Amino acid sequence: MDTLLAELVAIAGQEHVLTDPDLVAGYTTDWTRRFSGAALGVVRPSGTAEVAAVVRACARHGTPVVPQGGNTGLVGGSVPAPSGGGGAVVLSTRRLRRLDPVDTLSGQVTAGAGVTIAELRAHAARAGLEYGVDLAARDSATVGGTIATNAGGIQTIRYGPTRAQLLGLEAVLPDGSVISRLGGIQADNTGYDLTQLLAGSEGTLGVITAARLRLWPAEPPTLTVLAGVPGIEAAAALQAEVRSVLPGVRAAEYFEAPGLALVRAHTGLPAPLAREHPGYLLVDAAASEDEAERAVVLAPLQDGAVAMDAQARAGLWAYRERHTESISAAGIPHKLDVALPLGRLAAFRAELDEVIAKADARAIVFGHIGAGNLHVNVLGPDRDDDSVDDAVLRLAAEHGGTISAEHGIGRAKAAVLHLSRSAAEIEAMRAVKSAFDPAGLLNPGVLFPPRSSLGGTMFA
Ligand code: FAD
Ligand code: 2HG
Ligand code: ZN
Repeated sequence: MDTLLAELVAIAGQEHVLTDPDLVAGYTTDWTRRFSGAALGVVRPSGTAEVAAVVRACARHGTPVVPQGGNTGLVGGSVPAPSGGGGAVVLSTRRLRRLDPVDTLSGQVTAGAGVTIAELRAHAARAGLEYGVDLAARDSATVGGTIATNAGGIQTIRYGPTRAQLLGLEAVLPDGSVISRLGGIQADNTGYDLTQLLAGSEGTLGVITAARLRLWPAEPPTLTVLAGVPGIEAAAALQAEVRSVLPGVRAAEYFEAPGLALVRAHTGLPAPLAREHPGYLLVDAAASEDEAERAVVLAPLQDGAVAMDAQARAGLWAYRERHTESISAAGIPHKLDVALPLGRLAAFRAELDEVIAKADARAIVFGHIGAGNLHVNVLGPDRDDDSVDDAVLRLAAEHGGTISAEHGIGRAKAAVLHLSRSAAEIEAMRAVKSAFDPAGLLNPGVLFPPRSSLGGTMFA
């Protein structure tokens, strides 16, 4: 192993190979603190050639590689496994900082894997354009990480998830070879779409080093509405009504009284509305003045707040965006990220209360309701007790939902992938994995269930 570390030093430089436990610790525990593992070291290559050399060296030594971007992932995929991970190398992409000038002719840009989403969005905005993905982790989450997880976020209903922004990418495959499609040609019908195959592959098929991304005409939101609602059914109905009268709705988000209470306790923010409500719907729209006026007078808005300027809008968004940090301040949550047909949200939500009560736990429910995506954060059960996770995910599957809407499978849900994917699909995915990575060295333990857990019931 010392030989491998010496080879990594020769590739990336002493300063960029970390073995000091204090320095390595930040790369081996995930954002939630629920998942952590052990690593031989962390290597931080500065470009594609160095990434390829690192991957080749690790392959020669039979050493697993865990690709990592901003380490904001919420399913344990960005850190090594807790056991048997002592031999893994964490490959941090944060130094892959290429950011080309925006190509205004095509409305595209090429960005390195380590560029953050906030940096990419600011770069696009300076050219009068917008990057379609935005999320509360924008200051740390990277281009590479968001592609690898196919991140969604707060604008998915307007622009689609990350894969919808992706026109091509450059990546290092497990044998160290490099594939590169950064030309930005939209009309390209030449066989398997390897770019889209790597989107959502969670670091199991290749290390993404750069991407060619679509940008959109800038369409700054002019209006944010926060409305109190009696529950999730009313929130789903209200967001549909708003979207039917306002053409430019960019976000439709939901949270509930228990989450709001945690946010207020953690941040010291005042109550957002005159009265308390069981649920809240937050809508962002790029609306003309006429349309905005129509939205403001929407009948169901009996208790709501409307913000038009950037500061007031950010004030309303804080109640939604600060949920994740506020929940983490209250404990180590079990994070479950499901999506359901909008018509099943209310039934799922009602049965969820029963499941959570049986587990003697507490659930904070919020999410991107416009996309049917709910984040169920469970506080109470031990970190290693998966029983409540299984029960909630099973419930989502029984209601025709998916066990991962946007965060991915990671290590957290690998054993229950069969709830959303058939045995035939999992076998086909395994065949792809072994064609790319026959030795299984790229992010082992992520995405795929152990063979023994196959054969469960698939509800979808
Ligand atoms: P990491 O956490 O470092 O890695 C995530 C996965 O991608 C791992 O499996 C890793 O191995 C792999 N990976 C990383 N970089 C590469 C690469 N270059 N090549 C190959 N594989 C790679 N997610 C959403 O979808 N929507 C949200 O709204 C959202 N909001 C969030 C808000 C907060 C406050 C936090 C903490 C997280 C949020 N997330 C959200 C989750 C997280 O930000 C996303 O999953 C994001 O895509 C992770 O990016 P990252 O750079 O941090 O990747
Ligand atoms: C969000 O929508 C993120 O805020 C994080 O996806 C969700 O903390 C979570 O569970
Ligand atoms: Zn989310």
